[in-house]
Order: sequence, then C-alpha cells, then structure tokens
Amino acid sequence: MKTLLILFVLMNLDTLLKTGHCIVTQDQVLSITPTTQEQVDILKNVSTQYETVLWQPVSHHYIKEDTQVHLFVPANSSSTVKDLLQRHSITHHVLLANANELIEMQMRNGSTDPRSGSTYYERYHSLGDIYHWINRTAQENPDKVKIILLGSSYEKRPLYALKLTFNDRPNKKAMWIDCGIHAREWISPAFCLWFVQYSLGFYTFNSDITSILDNMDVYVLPVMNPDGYHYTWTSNRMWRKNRSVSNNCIGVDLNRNFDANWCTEGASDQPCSDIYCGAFPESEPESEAVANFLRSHKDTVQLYLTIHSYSQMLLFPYSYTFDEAENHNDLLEMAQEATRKIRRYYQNTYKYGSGAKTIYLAPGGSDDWAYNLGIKYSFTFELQDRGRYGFLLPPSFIPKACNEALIAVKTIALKVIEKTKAPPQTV
Ligand code: 0X9
Ligand code: ZN
Repeated sequence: MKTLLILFVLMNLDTLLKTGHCIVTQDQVLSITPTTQEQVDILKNVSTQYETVLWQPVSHHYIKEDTQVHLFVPANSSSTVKDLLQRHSITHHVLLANANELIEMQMRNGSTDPRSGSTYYERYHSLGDIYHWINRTAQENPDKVKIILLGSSYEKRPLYALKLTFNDRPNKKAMWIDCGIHAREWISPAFCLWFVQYSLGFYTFNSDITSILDNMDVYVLPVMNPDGYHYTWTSNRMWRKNRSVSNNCIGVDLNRNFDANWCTEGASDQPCSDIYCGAFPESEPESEAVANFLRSHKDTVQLYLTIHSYSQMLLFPYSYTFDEAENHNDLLEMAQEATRKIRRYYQNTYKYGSGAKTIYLAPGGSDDWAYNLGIKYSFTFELQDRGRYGFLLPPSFIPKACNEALIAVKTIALKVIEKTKAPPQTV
C-alpha cells in the first residue's frame, strides 16, 4: 500500500513537471515558436536580457518567424520568462522539464575505472577520465596507437591526438577526426572514443573499417576544447566556447576562430557573444594547434571530419559563403549516400548540404578552413538528436548516435579512398 502511494505521488509529480504547471524547482528547456516580427523581437530580448542560454539557434541574430527556438531557462528565471511569453501570447511548451536530473544522470559513473567493461563507451566521461583513456589506449596497443601532442589549451591543458596506424604502406594517406570543439556537445567526444574503440576492435572483422585502416592512417583528437569541456563538468553544463579571458568576458567560439572569411556575417566581434570570433584568426591556442598540425600534414590528410551536435545534419563547405565549393557535387553525393545509409540501417533522418544553405552563414569554421587548405573532402557532423534532449542526450542514446555516425564516416572514408586512388600505371 505504501509503495503504491509513493508510486502515485511520483507519477503525478512527473506529470506536473512535464506540463510545467507547478512551482518550478528545475532548470528547463522551452521550445518557442515566434509567429510575428514583434514576437521575434521580444524573444531576442528575452534571450539576451535574462539569464537564459540559447540552444537553437546558436545566437539571437538567427531567431526568425515560424522557426523553433530552444531556450534553456534556469529555475530562477523560469517564472519571469514564462510570464513574459504568456503576456505576449508567444506559443511555447516545455521541452525538458527536468534538466537538472538529466545533467545529474549524464555525470553518473563518469569517473569509474576505464577498465570497467564494455559499457565504458556508453557513458560520458570527465576530461580526467578521457586523458586516462588516451594513455591506456596507447599503452595497450603500442603497435597501432601513438599519442601526438598538438599543443596546449589556453589553461595549459595538453591537446592530445591519437594516430591510428595499422600498417606501414609507403605514401599512406590519412584522415582526421576532431571532437569536442564546442564544450557542451558531449556526444561528440563520446563519438571519438567510440570510433577508436571500434577501429581497434573490428579491424579484420568488419570489411569496411579494415579497408579504411589498410588504406589510411587516422588522426583522432578526442577533445579539441579541453578547458571548455572541463568547465561543463564542473561549473556550467551549457558552456560552448573555450575559456580564454578577454577584457570583460570569457571564451572564443573556436569554430569561428579559423582563417576562413574570419569574423564576417555569422560571427560576432563581441567577446560576450557565444559566437565570438576572437581577436584575430587562430588567436586561440586550440585552433592554432589544430591548424598548425593540419598545415604540416596537408599533403597526406585527404579527409577532414569534425563532430558536433545537435540537429542531425551532415554539412560540407562552404559555410562562410553561399557560393558552391568547386567539388560541390562530389560532396553532395557523398553526404547523400552517407545519410541514406543512416536512414536505411538506423531509421533516422539527417539533413545534408552545404553549411550556409542548410543552417546558416557561419565564417571562421574549421571545415571551411581545412577545405581551403586543400583537404577537399571536409565535413561537419551534427549528431543526435533533433531537439528532444538536445545537448542533454541521455547516455542510453550514445550507442545508436555513435553507430549511425560511424556508418556515415565509413561510407565517406571509403568514397574518398575510391576517388583518390592513383590510376593504375601503364607500361
Ligand atoms: O555553428 C557551428 O559552429 C556549428 N553548429 S553548432 O550547433 N554545433 O554550433 C555548425 C558548423 C558548420 N560549419 C561552419 N560554420 N563552418
Ligand atoms: Zn558545435
């Protein structure tokens, strides 16, 4: 009887939280769709003047009529924000009523021993854990995995990449994958770990990964923004940028800091903005380190992949202009095939296309920069989901999110190998 009573109370509490009709004690995520220009302006105002964090779009500049906005609202500003929306008849509903619970759930088991079995890859991990994992992975696979120190972050944390080499063919080409440019996109570092583990575990057992690793070395940078990532684990789960200090605000958006039409429309020169481009291109040690490495390996690296979330998209250059890349049709075809595979094997839909046309103009991105450097196959992945959980994707979603991205990565890498194969020598 007592158990039933507790169950009843808990069930109703959940409903109350979901509908939002109760005293809010949790941080929430609201989905809001402005339908008039006036509502757009009010929403821009709310997202900049109150203590909220825009999840989608990334900056208030992109808020427009009839397009969903996802807004993270801390418990203490919840009633003010909701009152304001109601007063102006702005349609909204609670997307996540229990953000704090989800955050807590994501951090659980985060610090257990990396040797503790297969579920390691089905959880999110703190930065310390990831460093530990990097060392163990290299130690346990000395013939295949090498640690490369690319540089260090603003707060002097090491930027480690792993180089996967499964054979030493002469003139071997390579691909690059980076994860965790944006601190709050936790599924991204989880993917890098997943990819390395899969490569080590399935080489010789899966023909696709075998042929990829036979033909290419793979550089994997699991966390490009370690300071930001650490900060999301310790202080603010919603942090996006790195942690460099300018006059009055902290952080540069590393994906606006590369030298690709730097700081034009789609980036901000305001240090407090979430899309702040920094003082000059590669002003940040993190982007500079990656750019230096790629510059010195541009003759071997044929494929550049950078992993983000959320919104389920596969993007390619350009994002800084609406102009088409020179091999646009190639890139389009590859993205189409990769997203088709995701739909076929995982029943999930990914949008694809050039960045500027598919989401928004956004200059200074690593993908466009790598492309202009000469890495003609360059893609940005936006992993799961489409907004149900957003950045707070529960750990139980990690396997599917990573496996579907993996099938897309394999499809693209195999295509690159095929397209760049030297023609047979004629005698
Ligand atoms: O705006 C971004 O940096 C990326 N989206 S996110 O929500 N993960 O922040 C998209 C990047 C697309 N590529 C470029 N803008 N170059
Ligand atoms: Zn991102």
